[in-house]
Amino acid sequence: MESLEPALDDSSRPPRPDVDVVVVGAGITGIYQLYRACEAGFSARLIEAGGGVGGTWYWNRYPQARFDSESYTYAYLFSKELFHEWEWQEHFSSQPEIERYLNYVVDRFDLRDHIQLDTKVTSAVFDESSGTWTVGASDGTELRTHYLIAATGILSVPNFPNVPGREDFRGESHHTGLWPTTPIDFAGKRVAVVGTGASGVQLIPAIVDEVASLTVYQRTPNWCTPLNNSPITPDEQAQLKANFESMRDTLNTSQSGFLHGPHDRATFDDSKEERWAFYETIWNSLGFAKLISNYTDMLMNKDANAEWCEFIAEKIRSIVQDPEIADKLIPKDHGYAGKRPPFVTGYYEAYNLPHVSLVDLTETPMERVTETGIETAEGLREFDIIAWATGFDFGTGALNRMGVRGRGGLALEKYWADGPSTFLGLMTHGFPNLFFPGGPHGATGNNPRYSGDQADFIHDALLSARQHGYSTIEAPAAAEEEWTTMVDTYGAKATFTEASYFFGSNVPGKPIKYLLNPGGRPKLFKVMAEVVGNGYQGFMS
Ligand code: NA7
Repeated sequence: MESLEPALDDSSRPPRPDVDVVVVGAGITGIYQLYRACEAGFSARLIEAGGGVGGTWYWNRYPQARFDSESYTYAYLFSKELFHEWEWQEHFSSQPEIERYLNYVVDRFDLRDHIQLDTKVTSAVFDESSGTWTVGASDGTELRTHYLIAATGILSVPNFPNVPGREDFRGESHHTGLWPTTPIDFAGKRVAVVGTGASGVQLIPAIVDEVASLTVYQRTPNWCTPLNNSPITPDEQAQLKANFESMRDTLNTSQSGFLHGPHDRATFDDSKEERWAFYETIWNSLGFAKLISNYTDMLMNKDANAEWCEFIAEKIRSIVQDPEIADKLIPKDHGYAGKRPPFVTGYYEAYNLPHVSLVDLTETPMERVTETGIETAEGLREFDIIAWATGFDFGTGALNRMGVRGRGGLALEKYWADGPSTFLGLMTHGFPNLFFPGGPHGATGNNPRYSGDQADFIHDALLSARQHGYSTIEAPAAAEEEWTTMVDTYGAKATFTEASYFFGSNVPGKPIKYLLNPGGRPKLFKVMAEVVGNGYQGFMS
C-alpha cells in the first residue's frame, strides 16, 4: 500500500551523532570522565594520542618521575572498593606504579573497549544545525559527537627552547614530557640536562650515579625542598583504608585538595630560634606541607617569606660544598612559591660529585646546539644525551592546537589570542557542548581533585540536559566575562610572579595572563552550586 505521508528528504535532516560523548585524552581526568559517561549510559569514545593510557603519567616517564602530591590524595576517590584494592607502595609513587594504576582502573571499570590509542585529534568542528561536533584525527578517524570533552591536560604540550641547531644534534635528545617508552641507557654517557624546574630536579639525582658526566644548564634556580618520600608501611596502609571516608571528606572540602592542615601562627609571633626550629620541622614534612602548613603569613608577607627563604638558602649552603655553586643554586629573582616549588630527593647533594657541573645560562647564554653538543658563551661541551627539561605550554597549549572551531567557524585559538576566556575553567562561550575539565582558569592545587570537581559538574549538566530534553549547553557570555575578570583581577595579586609558567611567560609570544583560578576550589564550588541551584538557567537550550 502506498504511503500517504510526504517523502522525507534525508538531506534536510540534521546529521545524527555517532556517539553521545567524545573524550579527548586518557589522563587521570579523561579516564574519570569516560567512566562517568559510561556509568550514566551515554555512548562514549575516548581518543588518545599516546600508545597507552595515563596522559601525563604516560608521557613523563623519565627516571624518577613521580607524584609530589601524596599518592592517595592524587588517586581516584569515587570508588571505595578501588581505594581498598590498590595499595600504593610509596607516599609519593613513581611513574611506573602510576601508569600501572591507571591501566588497572581502565580494566577494572571495563573502559578499554571505549578507548582508541595512537590517535591524535587534529580538528573539532561544531555544526550549528545539529548542535554536534565532528572530531577529526590523525589516522583519518571522523566521529560526530553530541558532547566533546577535551581532557587534554594543562601540562601536555612540551616547550623547547628556541635555540638554533637543536635538530642537528646527532646524539640522543629527549624532552622529559615526551620520554620514550624504551629505557634510555645512561651508563657511562656524557649527559646534559637543560632546565631545573620540577622535572629537571627529579631527573638529575636519578641518573647522576650512572652517567660519566652530567652538565646541568640552569637559567633560573628554584626553591627546592625535600619531598621526604618513603614506602607506605602496612600500618599506614591499614590506617588509610580505615579512614577512607574521613580522608575523602577532607580532600573534597579542602581549599587545594591536600591533607596538609594550616599552621596557627604567623612568622614573627615566634622568636628566631623558634622559627628555625619550626622551619626544621617543615623541612622534614611531606611535599606541599612546606607551602600549606607553613606560617600563616608566609605567602602574603614579604618579610615572612624572606625568612623561610633564608632558612632554605642556609640549607643549600650547608649541603653544597662549593660556595660558588651553592650561591648559583639560590634563587634571587623570586620568593618561595613565586614559582611552582619543586620537591627533591638528593638534588643539591648531586652537585658535590666531581663529574657534575653547573652552567649558569644567565652568565653564559646558550648560543647553539651543534651535532655534538651545546655551545654557550664559554664554549662547546660535547654530549651523548641531551635531556630537555624545559617545561610546557601551560594551560592553553593543547586546546589551542586541536583545530577547535565553534559557532560560525570561530577558531578557539583566535578567540583566545589575548589569553583564555572561560567560565569555571571548563567551558567557553561560542563553543556549545564543548567542555575542558582540568583546563585553564580552573586549576587550584592538587590537580585531580579540582579537575574531578569539574568532571562531576560536566557530568551532572549532561544528565540534566538529557532529563529535560535540551540539546545545547553553553556558558552565557556574561557568566564567562565575570569568571575571566575574576581571574585577571585576582591573578594580578597572586603569589606566583609573572616569571612563573602559570602566567604563560615561559613560551615566547604567549600573552602574559594568569592561567590558574585565584579563587581556588571554594570559588569553583560556590559558582558551580549557583549554576546547579538555578537549574542551569541560561546555560541550556
Ligand atoms: P618547568 O617548571 O616549566 O621548568 C622548566 C625549566 O626549563 C625551568 O628551569 C626553565 O627556566 C627552563 N627553561 C625553559 N626554557 C628555557 C630556555 N629557553 N633555555 C633554558 N632553560 C629554559 O617545567 P617542568 O617540566 O620542570 O615542570 C612542569 C610541571 O610538571 C611542574 O610544575 C609540576 O607540576 C610537574 P626558567 O625558570 O624559565 O628560567
